[in-house]
Amino acid sequence: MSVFSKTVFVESAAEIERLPSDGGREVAFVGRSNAGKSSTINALTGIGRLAFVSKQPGRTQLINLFEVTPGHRIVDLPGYGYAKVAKDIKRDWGILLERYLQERQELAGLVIIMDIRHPLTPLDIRLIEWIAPRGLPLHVVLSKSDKLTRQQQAQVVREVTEALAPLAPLPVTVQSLSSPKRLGLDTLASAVAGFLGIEARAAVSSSELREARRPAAPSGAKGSAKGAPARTSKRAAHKPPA
Ligand SMILES: Nc1nc2c(ncn2[C@@H]2O[C@H](COP(=O)(O)OP(=O)(O)OP(=O)(O)O)[C@@H](O)[C@H]2O)c(=O)[nH]1
Ligand SMILES: [Mg+2]
Repeated sequence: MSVFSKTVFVESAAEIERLPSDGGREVAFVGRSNAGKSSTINALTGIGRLAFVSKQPGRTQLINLFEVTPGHRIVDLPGYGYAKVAKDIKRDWGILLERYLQERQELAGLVIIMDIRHPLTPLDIRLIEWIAPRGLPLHVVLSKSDKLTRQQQAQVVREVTEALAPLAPLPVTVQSLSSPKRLGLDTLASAVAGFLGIEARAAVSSSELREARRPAAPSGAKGSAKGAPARTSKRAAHKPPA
């Protein structure tokens, strides 16, 4: 089971001072308005309406915080680049976004979402160049991959990887993803879990593992075997499939 499947909404904040300062770790999803940030979070967690998805760009206007496990969070940030937003609102979002990205101590890595049909727009490049000196690892998700053929997808992944190569030694990874087709989710889960310092697969107790391996459980023998830990143990976590 994915460690992200028990993610819960914590809060929406209009100021970074309202966010918890507990020394935990956060991975923020950032990108142009309408790029697919909220959809990608929903697909990653498998929870349909966790982050708000809209056909209308610019709907995520606050910092939305979700808890994966205690002290490990994912963050849905306001999208940038939506032209029709009033200037003063745009300025407020910009300040919120900038302050979060520049000052947030708990931020451990960034997932940058771009529509695979429009990668690396001038605003994306500006964001990447501006945030690079902070040294955070970046994971680029080329969303809406279902809009291109597999060959075209691979070509864009190659081009974006090459374009970002000069950022080395900054760790940068690139993938394609489709939320509705649920393609690329394991790669994303591994990247986000890596930034958070957790296993992408949820911990499974040894009794659960034994149960899963047993071909047919004898009737009435549902409980754990003698001496097996009754509760889920972090040490029993196993690695995600390669
Ligand atoms: N075909 C396809 N559509 C997608 C995919 N991801 C998102 N969409 C659509 O793109 C639109 C925007 O998606 P959102 O997830 O709301 O985008 P967002 O980046 O959170 O947008 P803001 O909150 O406005 O910044 C919606 O209509 C989604 O259904 C995808 O992988 N494939
Ligand atoms: Mg959104």
